[in-house]
Amino acid sequence: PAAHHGHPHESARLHVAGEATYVDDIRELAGTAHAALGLSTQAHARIVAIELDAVRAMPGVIAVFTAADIPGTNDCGPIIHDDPILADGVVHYVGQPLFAVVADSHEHARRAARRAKVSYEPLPAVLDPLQAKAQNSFVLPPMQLVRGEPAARLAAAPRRLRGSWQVGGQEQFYLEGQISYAVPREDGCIHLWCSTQHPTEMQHVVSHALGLAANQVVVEMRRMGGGFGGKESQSALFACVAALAAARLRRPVKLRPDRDDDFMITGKRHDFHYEYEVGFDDEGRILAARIEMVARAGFSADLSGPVATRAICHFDNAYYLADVDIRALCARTNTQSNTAFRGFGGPQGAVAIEYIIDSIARELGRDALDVRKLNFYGGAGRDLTPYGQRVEDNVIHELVAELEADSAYRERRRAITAYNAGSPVLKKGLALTPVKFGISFNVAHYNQAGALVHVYTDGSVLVNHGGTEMGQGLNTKVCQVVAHTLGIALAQVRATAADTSKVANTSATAASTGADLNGKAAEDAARRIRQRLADFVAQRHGIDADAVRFADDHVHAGAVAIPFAECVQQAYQARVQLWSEGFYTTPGLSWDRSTLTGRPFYYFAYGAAVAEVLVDTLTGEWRLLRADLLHDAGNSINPAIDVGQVEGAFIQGMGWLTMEELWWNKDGRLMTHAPSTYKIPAAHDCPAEFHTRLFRNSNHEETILRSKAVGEPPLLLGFAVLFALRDAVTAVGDGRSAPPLRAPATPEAILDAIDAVRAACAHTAAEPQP
Ligand code: MTE
Ligand code: LUZ
Ligand code: MOS
Repeated sequence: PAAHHGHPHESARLHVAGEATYVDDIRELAGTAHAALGLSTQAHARIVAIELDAVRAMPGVIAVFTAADIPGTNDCGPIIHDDPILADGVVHYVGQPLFAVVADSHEHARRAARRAKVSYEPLPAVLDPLQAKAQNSFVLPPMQLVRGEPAARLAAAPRRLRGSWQVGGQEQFYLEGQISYAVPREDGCIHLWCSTQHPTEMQHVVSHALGLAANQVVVEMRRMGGGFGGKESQSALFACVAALAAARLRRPVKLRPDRDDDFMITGKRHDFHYEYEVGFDDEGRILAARIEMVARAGFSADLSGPVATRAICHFDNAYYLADVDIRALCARTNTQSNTAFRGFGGPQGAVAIEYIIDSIARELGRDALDVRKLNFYGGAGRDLTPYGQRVEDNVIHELVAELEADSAYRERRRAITAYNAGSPVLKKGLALTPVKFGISFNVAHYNQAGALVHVYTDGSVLVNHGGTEMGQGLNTKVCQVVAHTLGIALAQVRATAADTSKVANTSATAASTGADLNGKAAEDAARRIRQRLADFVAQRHGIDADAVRFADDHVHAGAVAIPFAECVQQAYQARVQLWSEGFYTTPGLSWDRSTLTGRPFYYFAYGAAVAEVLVDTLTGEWRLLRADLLHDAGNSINPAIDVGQVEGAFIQGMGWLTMEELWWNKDGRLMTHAPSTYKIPAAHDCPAEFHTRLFRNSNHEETILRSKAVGEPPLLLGFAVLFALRDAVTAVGDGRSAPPLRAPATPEAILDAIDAVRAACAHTAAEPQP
């Protein structure tokens, strides 16, 4: 079958053979020049003078461009236009691009870029989000969602906990870095190959920067070597600089920053700082909660607004919170402008409630799983989210029960308790954490997509849609949908590069909606063609068009089965249109930006994970011994690809919370800007025992083939590893005090938490007995 089957990724053979073409693999046109960027060395300063003569004198240099050379607007920001392409007058962070040098080779351009002499007049820099908050320095107004009477309910609660906590940011670390290749075409037009999740946005920013109409800019994107959100908005700067140079020099220009520059220039996942207070009863049922989340936005707004909104709308995770007060602040700091990263603020919102629930359980001496279950959505009057959307598709109870049994959670809990009692140095920890994740862009109008399907006269099919392929298997799924709709083999269908001249006004491939939106648009296009073929066949055979069926590479008209290719040929001869466009918008969405209420999500995806870790309490080092993942992909279009998404997202989430540490020095210079200093999980970090399954489910909404989006939600499964580590650390003490384990839980953070547990125990032991 074409659909609901684990077909290999459409490019799998090309990937492993090294034949898949990325932007840097496109054969360069004669005369191609190469650009490099000169970066700010100051976190916040006025530019007094930029001396570029030494740059121009370097071998191979063709030209140097600054902000003054931009004919249109010097801006490449999405939504709010506060992102200069090249710094103009003031620099806002170490790494901000000041100028571009174009040379005859990549190496020459890079060497020349270092020869600039820039004099600065330093301005006060804010490097810490909490300092920004203290100074009331935000990139956007504060957001707040209040339901019920949280203050009164907190005051009345029999038990209360309050505290502060933090999680770090995360570099997207796409294996293929940012890159753009711009070629001038006749009449001032530009053709741009850009590694981007958002070709239409690149078309817009390039046309604005160059003062062109949108119809003069074509953006093409065959595939990315990963995006992970980092190429949703922030491919823009590279697109604009390459296009600017190409337009000015009237020759092809490629801009491919090396990894260190990519790290220094681009934004990452927002680190979050929390202040919370929660009221609960003796069993651990949450009665009221208050949280303030401070996100490091960086120097500009970028996507911080919708990121903060998604954080607010995921603070509940899988839990019913009756009376809540959720605030989010987007702190302006003199660091890279933080941006989309898989989960888009959702993980930062949900991990906070998980930390709070874990703390409640430890305070009460209960197994954290029992406290989690107690607070799940479900039961009378417990299905309304704080933002007013009803949870109508809740499967968290069944899903968690299934995982609890399959992973032998209770037996292993007992075994671990026994192990820890006899093991003073090595400690084990176990945790089960749930996920509920809202699907749809939380900006309603982004939820639309288009597609173009061509059926050629030999019966082969070409699909073009508004989504981009970044390794997630979107093209494979869209081809499966088209093959399924036309009743033909998957091998008959091919997807082409995303191209703004084929499908117009596309949304970013983001918010996990790629297959939901573009799959539906492609299905719409394929259905239109199918209808025309059915009408044609029905007329020929004197039957009703509804009776014509498309299956097994044949068109079935009563007892007659016409091979699809033959039917297409006949239809062509009869002058039937064999190609079609398709369009889709997600139904039923609403959102009130002033009250933060409505129905922002079409549906929810669910999942849960169990992690077991072993911690060396002398060094803080640890291993993930075993992971059990159960994830809801609805009626999966491609279970093989979806299992890959679930495993990859889990490991990426684990990396965020346990290994990946961004560190800026006191001057605001990011010191972890290469794999030598920034550690992402590798093959060796995958657990020896790794069980991943898809939960048997179907989408209760009418999504594409009743599947569910799977790209981002399973990143939250990585929470289980952090809380398993906290569990192991707790075992160092009396098991009751909740250690303040910060994330990323690096060995240093784990040792700090162990010290805190020991100190708390010593304090308790020293207290005089009543
Ligand atoms: N998987 C791979 N291999 N590479 C990626 O860059 N990006 C993730 C996810 N899975 C990504 C990935 C992110 S951030 C999103 S939003 C979705 O894929 C986007 O694709 P989809 O909407 O088609 O799932
Ligand atoms: N909203 C969202 C967005 O939920 N996910 C996204 O990726 C996004 N991107 C831009 C604007 N809103
Ligand atoms: Mo994904 S963060 O929505 O690109």
